[in-house]
Amino acid sequence: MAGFTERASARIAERLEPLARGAHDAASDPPVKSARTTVVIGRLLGAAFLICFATGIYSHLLQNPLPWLPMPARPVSLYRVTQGLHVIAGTAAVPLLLAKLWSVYPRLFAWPPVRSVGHALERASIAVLVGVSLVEVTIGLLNLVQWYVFPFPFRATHFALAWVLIGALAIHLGVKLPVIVRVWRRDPRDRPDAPGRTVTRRGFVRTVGTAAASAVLLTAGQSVPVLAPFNALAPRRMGVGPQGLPINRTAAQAGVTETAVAPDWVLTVASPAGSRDFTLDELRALPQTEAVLPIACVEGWSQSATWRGVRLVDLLAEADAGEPNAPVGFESLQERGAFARTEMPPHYARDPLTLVALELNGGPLHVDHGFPARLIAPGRPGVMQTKWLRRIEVTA
Ligand SMILES: Nc1nc2c(c(=O)[nH]1)N[C@H]1C(S)=C(S)[C@@H](COP(=O)(O)O)O[C@H]1N2
Ligand SMILES: [Mo]
Repeated sequence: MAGFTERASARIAERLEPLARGAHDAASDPPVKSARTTVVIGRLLGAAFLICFATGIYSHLLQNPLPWLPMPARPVSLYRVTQGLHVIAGTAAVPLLLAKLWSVYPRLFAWPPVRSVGHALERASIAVLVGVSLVEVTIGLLNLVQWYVFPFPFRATHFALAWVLIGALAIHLGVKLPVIVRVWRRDPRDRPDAPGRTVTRRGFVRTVGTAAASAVLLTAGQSVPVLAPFNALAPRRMGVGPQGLPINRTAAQAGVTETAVAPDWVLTVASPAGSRDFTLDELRALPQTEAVLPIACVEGWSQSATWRGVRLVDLLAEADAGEPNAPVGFESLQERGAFARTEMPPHYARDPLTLVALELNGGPLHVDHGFPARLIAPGRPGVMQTKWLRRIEVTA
């Protein structure tokens, strides 16, 4: 019996030893943790963060427009592309960030923690950078999977932290410039892969690259049509939903199931010239325009669709409201929530592709897509494509 246990444990040890050695090498192998590894991954991570930052600012400016900076309405899918990129780059940043932290973590706990004033500042900037990066990608991911668990407003927080992150990143790049330059110049002090290592530097970088590419491949299909078949992880599927289009918030979730189908529904168009109510039949009797425009959700899913309805400019003319010169307000039947009322800068309101849509993909709007009437305009985030319209207000 004793012989058996001994033999068994010897065999187990024999099996485990290389695995343990591999894990140990993977965690402490100098070639893997070379400055080169850190710089190569850092380059990719930095690129991902810059894409997120630029596209994030763009999204912010669309949602909080500056009167003196009109945002483009063409190409109609521009926001679809920028926000798709935002979410794709943010998704790729998750494995890159983890790998980058792993490639430097012994140094995060270096002793003594502070060697000089300069060193203290450097470490403080790294602490901010690491902390903010982790929070940014985590709340972004939670938002993508629609798990709104955090007790603070997502958008304001994500936006404010983005500036902190970019500032800390700039300081970090400045401090690390000598190492970065050395690596770019291929200084031989960064040792090449030693023979016989379990995890080589190249292997590690390849693994991390594969992880980042897989994360992108398994989610990007929510906005990139050719990748749609590979979308295993993103919550919305292209083509899946009433009338072949995903739903962001249903009529039931918005509390409008009754008001949306009420027979006495009218759309009120108010302007300094007065106010006019349109029944659904009256809207249907006005000249109808067709437009192929995407819904491009801030949460990263997007899809193009064929809409039909009344041009906003035509409707405003019919109501004697004239051409708008100030932001136009849109009110939904929905009573609560951030999307119950939206505003549209005047140049979008005058755009010939901006519609009060009554139909989607060849049939009357499904109630979850905004029946009886919804807004659809080119180049704008999905959140501003107000469903279940009740009132349009022109102030000037
Ligand atoms: N009244 C109202 N309109 C709304 C919303 C909402 O919650 N309430 N969601 C918006 C969001 S976030 C998106 S992405 C689009 C999605 O449109 P769909 O559900 O018809 O695909 O509708 C927008 N319009
Ligand atoms: Mo959205």
